[in-house]
This record gives sequence, structure tokens and C-alpha cells, in this order.
Amino acid sequence: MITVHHLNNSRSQRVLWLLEELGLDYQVKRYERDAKTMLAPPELKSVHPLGKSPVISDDGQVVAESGAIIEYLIDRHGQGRLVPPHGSAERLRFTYWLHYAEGSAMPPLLMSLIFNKVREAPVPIFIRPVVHGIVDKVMTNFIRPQVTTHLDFMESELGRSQWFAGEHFSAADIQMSFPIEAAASRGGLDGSRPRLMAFLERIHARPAYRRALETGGPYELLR
Ligand SMILES: N[C@@H](CCC(=O)N[C@@H](CS)C(=O)NCC(=O)O)C(=O)O
Repeated sequence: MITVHHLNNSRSQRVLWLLEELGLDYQVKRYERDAKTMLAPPELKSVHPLGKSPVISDDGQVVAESGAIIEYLIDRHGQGRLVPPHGSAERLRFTYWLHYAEGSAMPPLLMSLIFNKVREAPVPIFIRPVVHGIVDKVMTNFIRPQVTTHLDFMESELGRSQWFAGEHFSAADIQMSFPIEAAASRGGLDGSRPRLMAFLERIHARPAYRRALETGGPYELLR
């Protein structure tokens, strides 16, 4: 039996969604973020040393890292579903987006989250202008331009085909959902990028996406 170690409001929502798309049996072990730090509870470290989510166990194997989990589930249980055939141009695009989501798109979005938190953090009044000045400079000169570059790129790629790897929905779209949802919640994604907005609408309408939300519980990305 596949066990998903699920942290609330996290990337493990993608794994629940994939399992629902594939119609596989699984069980969910829940973990709650610390309300103050938003970190995962220490018990998750007994599953995997990094103590991050998602992590799954299946048949004595522990698999961490969203992209690796998606590949594992597709290879082991997918029976050729949600992945383009080996050797096809779509397969290369699939692999690219599977890595791009966490390797390239998420870092500037994570930095945006962190710098926004620093801006909101209570600091003594006399150093507040200095802290805000640094945060605003980094946001303006580095983070926002990076996020914009990625959003422009993703928007234009969805002009090539309806889904990220081609004309068929694939697990790469599941992996890409998180940076796009994170951008909608904290990175300035709006109606000026109609293909990304339409992508969000299409995935949110999928029955498996909705079932995964029922299983995973409230899903609100950190801002
Ligand atoms: N690149 C990793 C990121 C894992 C990650 O940072 N997960 C977050 C949840 S979205 C987490 O566990 N945060 C809680 C913590 O760091 O304590 C993946 O895609 O699996």
C-alpha cells in the first residue's frame, strides 16, 4: 500500500492529485505545519532525514522529492498513463518540465515569499527603514524581474500546446501546478497572462484534482 506523508498546504497535494488521476489505492498520514514557523513537525524526519513533504513509502521504499515521486509512481504504477512515450519529443518536454518546476521556477517564488516575510517581521523602529530598503531593493532589482521572466516563459510555452508536454495532459502538468499556483498566490500572476490563468482553470476543474483536495484538506498556499 502506498502511504503519502502529507503536510497541510504543501507540495504533497500534487502527489494526492496524481494518485487520484491514476486511480490507485493509497493511505494518507497527516502532518500539520507549526502555526508560527510554518515548518513541518519533527516526526517527518523519522520518515526521511530532511523532514520535508512530500515523501511517500511503498513496498519498503521511501521516496522523497516531488519530481522523483512522480517519476516513481508513473514508472511503477502508471502503466503508461500520464507520460508521453519514451523517445518522443513530448517525452523530452515532459522531463524538462518535471525538473524545471522545482529547479528553476520555484527558487525565485520562494525568495519572494521569504523577503515578504522579512518585510512583515517586527523589527525595532529605528532599523525598520534599513530593513525595508534592503528588501525593496532585492525585490525590485532581482526577485520580481526573475519571476516575470519565468511567467513570460511559461505563458509563451503554453502557446505551443495546450499542456506543458504537448496536446495531452500529463504528470508534468501536475508538477507544474505548484509554481503556477504559488505565482497566483504570491508572484503577481493575473489576467495579463491568459494561458496560465486558463491552465489553472482547467486543472481546478478536473475531478481528480477536486477529489485530492477532499482527501488533503484545505489547501491555501503560503503568501
Ligand atoms: N523540492 C522539494 C521541496 C520540498 C519542500 O520544501 N516541502 C515543503 C512543503 S511545500 C516543506 O516540507 N516545508 C516544511 C519545512 O521545510 O519544514 C520537493 O519538491 O519535494
